Amino acid sequence: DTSRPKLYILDYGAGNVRSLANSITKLGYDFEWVKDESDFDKADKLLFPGVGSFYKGAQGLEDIGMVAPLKRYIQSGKPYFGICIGMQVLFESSEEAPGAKGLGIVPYPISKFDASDAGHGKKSVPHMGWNGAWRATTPAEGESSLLLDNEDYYFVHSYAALRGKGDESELLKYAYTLSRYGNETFVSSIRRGNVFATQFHPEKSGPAGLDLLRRWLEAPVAAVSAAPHPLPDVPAPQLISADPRPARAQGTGLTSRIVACLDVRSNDQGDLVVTKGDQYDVREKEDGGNVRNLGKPVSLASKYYQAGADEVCFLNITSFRSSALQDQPMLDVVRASAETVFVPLTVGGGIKDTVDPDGTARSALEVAGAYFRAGADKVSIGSEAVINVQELLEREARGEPALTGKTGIETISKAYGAQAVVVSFDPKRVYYDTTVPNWIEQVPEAHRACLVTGETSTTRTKPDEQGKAWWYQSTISGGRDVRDIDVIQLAKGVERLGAGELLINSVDRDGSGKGFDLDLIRLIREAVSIPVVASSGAGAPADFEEVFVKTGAEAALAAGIFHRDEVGIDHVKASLEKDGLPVRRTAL
Ligand code: 1PR
Repeated sequence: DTSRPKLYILDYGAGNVRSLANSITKLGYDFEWVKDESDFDKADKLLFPGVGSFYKGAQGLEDIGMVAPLKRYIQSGKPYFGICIGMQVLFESSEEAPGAKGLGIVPYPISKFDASDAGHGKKSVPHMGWNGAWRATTPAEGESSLLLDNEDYYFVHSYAALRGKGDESELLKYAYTLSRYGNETFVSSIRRGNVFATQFHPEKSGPAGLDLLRRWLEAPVAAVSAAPHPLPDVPAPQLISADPRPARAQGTGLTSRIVACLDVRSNDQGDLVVTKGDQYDVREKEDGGNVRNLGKPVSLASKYYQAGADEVCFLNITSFRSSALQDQPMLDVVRASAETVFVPLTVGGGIKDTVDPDGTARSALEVAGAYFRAGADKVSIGSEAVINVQELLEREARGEPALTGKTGIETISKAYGAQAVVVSFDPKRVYYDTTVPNWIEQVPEAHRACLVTGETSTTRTKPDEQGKAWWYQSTISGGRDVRDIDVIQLAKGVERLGAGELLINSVDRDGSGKGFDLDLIRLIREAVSIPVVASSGAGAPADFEEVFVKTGAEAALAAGIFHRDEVGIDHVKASLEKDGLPVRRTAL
C-alpha cells in the first residue's frame, strides 16, 4: 500500500526491540529497520525504542554514525516517537553517563531517582512496574489525545527527567505527562511539534500501550509533523497540578504487580511442557512418576496475558543440564510468546557461561543476548549467581578486589542495563530446635543476621513452626545442592554485581499453598534497594495482600493456583483492590 506512511524503526542493538516490532505487526502495520542514513529520508514516521543505558543509547548511535542523521530527521519536522532511552537521548545529558552527550533537543538533564525517598515508604530503584501518566498541561483546542489519563503503563528505568533539577522553562514546553514515584515527580512523556516520546514502554503496556501506539500510527502524517526546527517559541505552559497522582497519594505510585510463572521442562517424551512441583519435585506421585504436565507454554502465557498478568516469567527448570543455546525449543517458546504477550517477559534457566556439545564456548552474555533478541525483556539467573557471590566473598576475604567484571550478572547488566538482570533465589530453611539449651551456638555467626526466631508471620502456618528457629540457606541446581551462603549475603552480593531485581522462591513453600514466606521476603527486601518479587506458596488471594502489605515486595508471583484454575488473576486483583491496594486494571 503506497498511500500508507513509511514507518521505520531505529535500532542500535541494545536489547529487546522485538517486542516493539511484534506490537507494530500485531496492529497491522509494516515497517523497515533503519539500515543507513538514506533511510531517514525515506521515512515518513520514525520510532526509536531505546533500551539499555543512556551511554549505550548515545554511544550506540554514535558508533553506527546515526547521531547527526537522527538529529536532522527530528529537525526536519517529520514525526518521531522515542521510547525510554529513545526519549532520554533527546535531552542534554544524563547523570548515568556524565561524559555522554544527548541530542539536546530538550535542554534539561536526566537524573537518577533517589532510593532513600522520605515519607512514602521504601522505594526501590529501578522504578520498575506499572504507574500512571497524567496530562501535564491543558490540551490545546482540537488536539488529538495520544493516551488516556486513567491507564497504567509499564516503566523500567533508574533515571528520568525529574522535576527540580534545572531550569524548567523549556522542559515544560515539552512535558506531555507527569508521573510520580514516591516523593519524586518526573516528566513521563513529551510531546511538542513532531516530537513524541515516552519514558514508559507502550509495547510492554498491555492493551493501553497498544492503544497508544495505534493512535500515533493512525494519525495522518500531517497531523503529527511540524515545520523544520527550531520550533516557534511559546510561553511555558502552566501545569494542571503539581501533583500528578492525586488518586494515589499513598504508596510509591506503582501498582501491586502480579506475575504468572511457568516452570518449563521437557517431559520424558522430549516435549516442552509447563510443569509444577511440590517443594521442587515435579514428578507425579502416582501415574508412573511422569513429569507433571500442566499445559503448553505458549498458549498458557497468552492466556495469562489475556487474564491480566502484569508480567510473565518462564523458568526452564532443567536447563542447567544442557547448553541454553542448544535449547532451540526454549528460544522458540520465547519468540512465539513475545508475539502475543505485550507485558514484560522474563526467561530463566541456564543463563551462564557454557560450552556447547561441539566444544564452542558460549558466554552468559551471549546466551542472554539470544533470549533478548527472541523477545525476552529480562533474564533470570539462579545457580550461577550463588556461585558468583560465594567467589566474591572469598576474594574479599583474601583482600582481593571483589568485582572481576566477568560474571554473567556484571556483563549482562553492563550491556543491557541492570533492569534486564533478575536473580532467582531458591533458599531452604535450616532449622534449629529452640527448646534445646544454647541452641543459638549451633547457628554459624555469619548467618545470624538471617535468623528468624519465634513465630512465623503467616497466619496459616503458625502451628507448624512452634519451638523452631531458622535461617535461609542458598541452594543451586533447583535445590539439589546447598551452599554455605545465606540469602542476605546473596542479595547484597548480587546487588553489588549489578542485578536489577530479585525473584525470591522458597523450596519449603513452593507448591504448598501455605502463603508466601513473609519472613524471608521481608529480610531480603530490607537488605537491598532493588525491587523484590515474592514467590512460592500462594494459595489464596489474601496471601497476595499479606505479602504486599507486610513485606513491601514490589511484585508477587504464583504458578500452581493459576495453572490449576483455583484462583484467577482477575480474582487476585479484585481482592487487592478491595483492600485498597492499587492494581493495573485488566479489562481486555
Ligand atoms: O539455576 O540459573 O539454571 O535457573 C534455574 C531456575 O529454575 C531457577 O530460577 C530455579 O528457581 C528454577 N527451578 C529449578 N528447579 C526447579 C524445580 O521446581 N524443580 N523451579 C525450579 C522453581 C519455583 C518457582 C515457582 C514458585 C511458585 N520453582 O518457579 O513457580 O515457587 O510456585 P507456587 O505458586 O505453585 O507455589 P538456573
